[in-house]
Amino acid sequence: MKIKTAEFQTSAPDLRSCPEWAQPEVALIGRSNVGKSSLINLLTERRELAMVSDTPGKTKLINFFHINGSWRLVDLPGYGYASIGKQQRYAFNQAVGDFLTGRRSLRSVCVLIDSRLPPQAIDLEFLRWLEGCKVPYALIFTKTDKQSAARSQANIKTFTAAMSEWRAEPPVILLSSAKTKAGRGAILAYLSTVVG
Ligand SMILES: Nc1nc2c(ncn2[C@@H]2O[C@H](COP(=O)(O)OP(=O)(O)O)[C@@H](O)[C@H]2O)c(=O)[nH]1
Ligand SMILES: [Mg+2]
Repeated sequence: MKIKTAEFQTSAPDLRSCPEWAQPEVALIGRSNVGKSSLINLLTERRELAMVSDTPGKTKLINFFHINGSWRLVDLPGYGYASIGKQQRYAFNQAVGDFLTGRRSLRSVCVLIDSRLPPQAIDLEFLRWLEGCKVPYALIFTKTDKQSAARSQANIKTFTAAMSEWRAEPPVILLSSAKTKAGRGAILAYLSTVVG
């Protein structure tokens, strides 16, 4: 797939406020700092697009980007913000949870995982919950340029081994480096299979 056009469309605080669209959507989610904005830039080759999602106030919103006029990339608020107070954190998770369980146009969720780290409990907990949503998902291991390919593969192997506790087959696994652009083609190929 070639990305010819990529435009920010709108933001919504919760599922009820999200516009109903007939076109397919793919959501991106991950912990803060995992490289979500960098991935949006890498895929779309438009630096200013990810800046929209990083605008203060928008990081807690569901942000929609219209791609090639035919599908939407949905930037979801990250999970696991420990600094947010109890009440806020609940609301925050609720909007994401409602979207992932109730959004009809959602075709796939891309969950970003830091390829440098051993399996993190928060990522595993989120994925275990996501499994119950019935929406297909893929894992994108980010920042692969930061260590050897062998180290990334070892971390991915440990991660999928941990997932085997609740899932027989590993999900689609993709790798990315915003620095070297490695993985861009494979991620776009995956996206074209889900929105095509
Ligand atoms: N070397 C390297 N750094 C990355 C990569 N992706 C993100 N970063 C860096 O990690 C930090 C967080 O990235 P960002 O995209 O803002 O993460 P977000 O909070 O998930 O949106 C920034 O300093 C990025 O430059 C990558 O693939 N390789
Ligand atoms: Mg960001």
